[in-house]
Amino acid sequence: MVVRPLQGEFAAEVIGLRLPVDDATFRDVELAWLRHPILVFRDLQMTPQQHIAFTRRFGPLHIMEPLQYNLPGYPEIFVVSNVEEGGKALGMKRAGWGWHTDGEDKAIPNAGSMLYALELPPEGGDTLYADGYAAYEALSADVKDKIRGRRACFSRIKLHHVHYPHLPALTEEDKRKRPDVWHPLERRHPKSGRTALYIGRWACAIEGMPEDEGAQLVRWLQEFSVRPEFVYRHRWRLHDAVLWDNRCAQHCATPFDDAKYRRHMLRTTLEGDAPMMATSPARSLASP
Ligand SMILES: O=C(O)CCC(=O)C(=O)O
Ligand SMILES: [Fe+2]
Repeated sequence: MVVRPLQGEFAAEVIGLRLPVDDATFRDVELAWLRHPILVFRDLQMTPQQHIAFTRRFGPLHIMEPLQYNLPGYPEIFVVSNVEEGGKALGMKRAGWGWHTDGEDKAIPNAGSMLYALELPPEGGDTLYADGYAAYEALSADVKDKIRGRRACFSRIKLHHVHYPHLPALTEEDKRKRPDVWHPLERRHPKSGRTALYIGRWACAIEGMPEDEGAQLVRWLQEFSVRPEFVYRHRWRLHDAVLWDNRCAQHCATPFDDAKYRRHMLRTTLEGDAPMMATSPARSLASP
C-alpha cells in the first residue's frame, strides 16, 4: 500500500490496498486518514460485506433512515444513485448537491463516510471537498473573535424545502424527529486535536447574535469556507472509494445529466461524537 498526496495534506490517494487488511496495514490507513481528511482508495475491489467490514474497523456504523434508500439486505449501506429498476429508484437521487457535512443537522453528526463508485457518468458528477482546518486557519482575528465560543443553529425544519425542493415536505413526525441542533463553529477534532471551521448548508443562525447579523455571518462563513483555495475536486474513477472526515471537511456533489447518464454509488457512514468546542478545555487526545 502506498499513500500519495493529491492536494497538500488535505487529500491523498491510497494505491494497492487489498481487502481484508491486517492490523498493521489498518493502523497505517488510520494514521493516513488522520493526516489527510480526504482519502481516496484507488481500484478497490469490494463487495458490500467487505465495504461494511472495512468501514466498521474505524468505529460503529450508522444506519441511515428511512430505510428506503438502503441496499436491500445491507442496512449499513446507503445508496446514492439515479438508477431505476422496474420503475423503482435504487437509491437517493441528487443527494448532497450543496455544501454540507454528513449529519450536521443532527445532535450527533457522522464522523466519516466512505463512498464507492460503481457506475459513473462520462461527464459531471465530481465531488468537491473543502478543508475546514485550512479555512479556520485563514480566518482573520476579527472573525475568529466573533465566532469564538459560539454555536450555530442547524435546522432541517427551516431549510428542508430550500435544499430538497424535489422531495416531499417534512411531516409533523419528521419534524419531531429532526429538531434544530446547535454546534460549535470552532470545532476541535477529537483525534487530531486540530480546530476546524464547522459550517454547512443547514446552518442558519448564531447564538447570542441578532437574527439578521447571525444569518449574514452564517452566509459569509459558508462562502468563505468553500473558497477555491480550500477545495479539492475529486474526479471519480471507477472503483474509487473516498473516505472523508465530516468533522473537518465539507463536501458537495456536483450535477451531471441525470436524465441521460447513470451514476451509482454505495456509502457506509460512521457514527460520531457530539462536536466539541475548540475553546473548551482539551480532553486527553486519544490516538487513533
Ligand atoms: O454523490 C456524491 O458525490 C456525494 C453525495 C453525498 O453528499 C454523500 O454521499 O454524502
Ligand atoms: Fe453528504
